[in-house]
Amino acid sequence: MENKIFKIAILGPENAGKSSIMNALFGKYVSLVSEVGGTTKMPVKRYWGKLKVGREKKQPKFVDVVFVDLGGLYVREKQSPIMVGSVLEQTYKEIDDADMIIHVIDGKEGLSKSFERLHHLLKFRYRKPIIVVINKCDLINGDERRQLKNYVEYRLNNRALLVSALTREGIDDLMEAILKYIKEGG
Ligand SMILES: Nc1nc2c(ncn2[C@@H]2O[C@H](COP(=O)(O)OP(=O)(O)OP(=O)(O)O)[C@@H](O)[C@H]2O)c(=O)[nH]1
Ligand SMILES: [Mg+2]
Repeated sequence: MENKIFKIAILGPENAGKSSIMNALFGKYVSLVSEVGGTTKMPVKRYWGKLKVGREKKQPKFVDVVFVDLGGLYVREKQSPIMVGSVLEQTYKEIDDADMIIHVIDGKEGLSKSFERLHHLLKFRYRKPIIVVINKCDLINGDERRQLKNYVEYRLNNRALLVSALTREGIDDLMEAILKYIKEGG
């Protein structure tokens, strides 16, 4: 019996901590991290594991969960992607193929208009389920966290999770949200 593959693409701006989140979810170093923007170029695809889905007991169904870490698409308010050629093509293909998107926002930079537009396009035109995370929350205080979370949730009309790939705050909640969605037959 062949299992369905469930692909999760991690997207967001350059340097937001997408690869760091991927590593935190795997609990090991699977994707290159550096302080320089533009580190991830070609999509980095890694097999996470097998998961039982649905409530069927006699003939349980399984999916193979795969994460895909993408390079940063836009820088700040720029509307055209920073990637070019085959890297851009591959990145678009992975977004198109994804069964779920993790939209990473840099907690220090906030949400840009380019990503707000992309979020709505992916949600409404392409019908992608999206989990929003605000990363680097270790760098912002309680008030800033609340303000940014409220703003993001209002603009994207979606729940946002505050996480830190560095301290692992919120990473278990993110994993739980992902698994819950897949298990319930997403
Ligand atoms: N303080 C803090 N720094 C973080 C966090 N997550 C990532 N960083 C740092 O941010 C920088 C970029 O992290 P990456 O994971 O490479 O970011 P990326 O989004 O994959 O970057 P590109 O592949 O270049 O688009 C590195 O210096 C990380 O150590 C976090 O939660 N808190
Ligand atoms: Mg990266």
